[in-house]
Amino acid sequence: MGAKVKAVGRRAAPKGLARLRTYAKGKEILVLGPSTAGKTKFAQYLRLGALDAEGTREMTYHITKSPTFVVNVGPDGQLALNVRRAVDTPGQTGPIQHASLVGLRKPHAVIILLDSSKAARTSISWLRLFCNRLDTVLRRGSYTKRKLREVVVLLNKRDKISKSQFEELQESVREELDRYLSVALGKKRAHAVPIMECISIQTPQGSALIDQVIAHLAQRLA
Ligand SMILES: Nc1nc2c(ncn2[C@@H]2O[C@H](COP(=O)(O)OP(=O)(O)OP(=O)(O)O)[C@@H](O)[C@H]2O)c(=O)[nH]1
Ligand SMILES: [Mg+2]
Repeated sequence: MGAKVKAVGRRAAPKGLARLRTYAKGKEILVLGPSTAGKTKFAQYLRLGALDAEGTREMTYHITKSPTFVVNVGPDGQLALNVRRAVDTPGQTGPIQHASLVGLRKPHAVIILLDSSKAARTSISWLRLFCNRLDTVLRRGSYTKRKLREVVVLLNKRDKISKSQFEELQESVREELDRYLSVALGKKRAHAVPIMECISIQTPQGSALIDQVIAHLAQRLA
């Protein structure tokens, strides 16, 4: 056995009473981001643990809620990510609507996916509009803010960019979060929002990056 143990493993969809229990303690994860960023691929992997091949694209037209499920994380699967529902959204509705959705749904976690292979200014302008609106949503909604445990930004399609491109984009995203979320979340919390690399389809790199994201979520939502 090598030293590296696969971080994320088994998915389960509990039935009957077990499902109710998982539902009760489970968390709502809201998946947001521009069109074609990879939201649906990410949400699918989260629930099913299998990556799609590249190019199979189906535009999402409606908000899509998953059933309740559990992902067992860690070397022996001892950490459980209980998901009440993962909510996939259509990117075409835009950043303002996505931020408003946080106020409407009051999720425990928000995952923002950006397509890192697109021109940085495209992603940044989406993010700026989103954060600007989210600032209002969180300042008006103290319950929404209290319930929101974790916000993560994923720079998806990491397979399409170099390390230096990734770092450059990460820095620009950090600036936006610092600038636009420091009031609503507090300086420290805004600055602590993770900006993680992610690959949500089959590539030679495998599932290591997306597994890291899921392990992070499991820790933060435990
Ligand atoms: N190279 C690469 N392609 C990806 C990755 N993630 C998703 N894709 C591709 O990007 C396209 C869009 O993925 P989706 O998951 O459908 O994107 P979406 O954000 O749900 O898009 P909308 O539903 O329109 O908002 C698909 O063709 C995927 O194969 C990735 O990490 N790397
Ligand atoms: Mg989609």
